[in-house]
Formats: sequence, C-alpha cells, structure tokens
Amino acid sequence: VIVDDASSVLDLSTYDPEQVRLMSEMCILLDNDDHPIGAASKKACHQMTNISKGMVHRAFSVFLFDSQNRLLLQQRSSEKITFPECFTNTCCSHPLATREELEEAEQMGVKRAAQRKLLHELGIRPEQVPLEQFHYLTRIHYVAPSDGMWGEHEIDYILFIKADVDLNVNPNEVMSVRYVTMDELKELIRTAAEKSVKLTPWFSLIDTNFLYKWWERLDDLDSLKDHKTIHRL
Ligand code: DMA
Ligand code: MN
Repeated sequence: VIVDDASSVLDLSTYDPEQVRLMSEMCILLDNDDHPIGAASKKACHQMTNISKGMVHRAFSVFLFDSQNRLLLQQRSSEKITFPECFTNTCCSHPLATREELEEAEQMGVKRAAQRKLLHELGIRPEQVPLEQFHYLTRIHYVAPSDGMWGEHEIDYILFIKADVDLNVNPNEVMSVRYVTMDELKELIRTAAEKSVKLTPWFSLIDTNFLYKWWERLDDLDSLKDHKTIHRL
C-alpha cells in the first residue's frame, strides 16, 4: 500500500513552510500488530479522517537522562502542526519507510531514526548517542486527537538512553528544553492544568503507566524490557 497525497486535500498554506515540507516524509504504515503493510506521508498519517478509518503508523519516543539521572524535556515549538507548545519527553518522531529505518533486527530502524531526530531537533551529535546505547523497553499503541483535523494513531517504541550531551536546539522544532528530576516532573505534571502548561497525550500516558518504575531502575533496565507485548493504552 502506498498512500500518496493525491487523496489528501487538506490545505497546509496557513502553517509553517518547514513543518509543511516535513509533512511529505513517508512514514511506515502498520497493521494492529506492528507488521509493516506500506507507506504513507506524514500528512496522511496524521489526518483524523484517515485515523478514523484505522490508519496506524510506527513511531518512537526517546527519554534521555543525564549522568545525574535527570530527564531532558522539550517544549514543542509553536510551528509544530500537531501538539504545538506542549511539554513532552526528549524527542519523538517516526522511522521513515526506507531500508535503513525499516530494519527490525535489534530495532535498528527506530534507533537510527532516533539518532537522526535527536540531531535534527536538539543538535545532539550521533557520536554522543551511539545506536547500541539505546535501550528499547516496550511498545505502546494509542490514538489521540490533536485538534479537529489532526491527531496521532501510533505504535510507539519507547527508547531510553543515558548520556551527557551537548545541545544546539532547532527553534523550528523546539521552544525550550529543561532537565528535571523525578520530583520536579511530578510537580510539573500535578500543577500543569492550573498553570495552563500543556502536555502531549503520549507523554501523559507513559508518565501514568510506566515512567517512574523504569526511571527508578535506569541502571538495570534489562529486566524491565518487554519486547512481546504491545500495550494498548
Ligand atoms: C511523533 O512525534 C511521534 C510520537 C511518538 C508522537 P512528532 O510529532 O514530534 O514528530 P515529528 O518530530 O516528526 O514532527
Ligand atoms: Mn505520528
């Protein structure tokens, strides 16, 4: 299946041109059990009209911790078409429908995509985040509307990495960054609504269901890895 944009009539002219350009990236279409069944543009994958028909794509979410075990958060830029200005985990995106990023052995495809986007969004050089240092924990399957037209419907690979990195933030992607301790993140989330701080839905889901039990065991993640289950949240 190749879904191209001929079938997609949504007008993007009111959005940021760089973010519009990225909407033509080709994402990996999946069945509900994470088997690739084709490719479709990022634009098509994130349209609620397609999501309502069951279209689901592959994604990853990176959680990067420094040597003091603090988590790097990002606030998405106002230019983002989905979930602008929301606070979220270090970096999220999609492996592309290319040979390199489709590779499933050792989850090399999603790890390559993670390295590519850590550089693109945050300016983190690949040698500071080597592929073999990503810990793949598990997968979550979720659907979440953004606004009327746009949303997410993904099977999301959760990747943890511990690394001290140099940042060179891309302002088209990221409005701000901040390292937080566990207590600081709990406080941020507890007070988010009253302070009008917006959080992405996937970050809230991971926070509620998994984050702290993994974070407490950062130096011993192997026993927590679950590569069989797709958690339907
Ligand atoms: C998509 O993230 C991935 C997840 C897990 C929601 P994104 O909207 O930040 O993707 P991109 O950076 O490619 O726009
Ligand atoms: Mn997506």
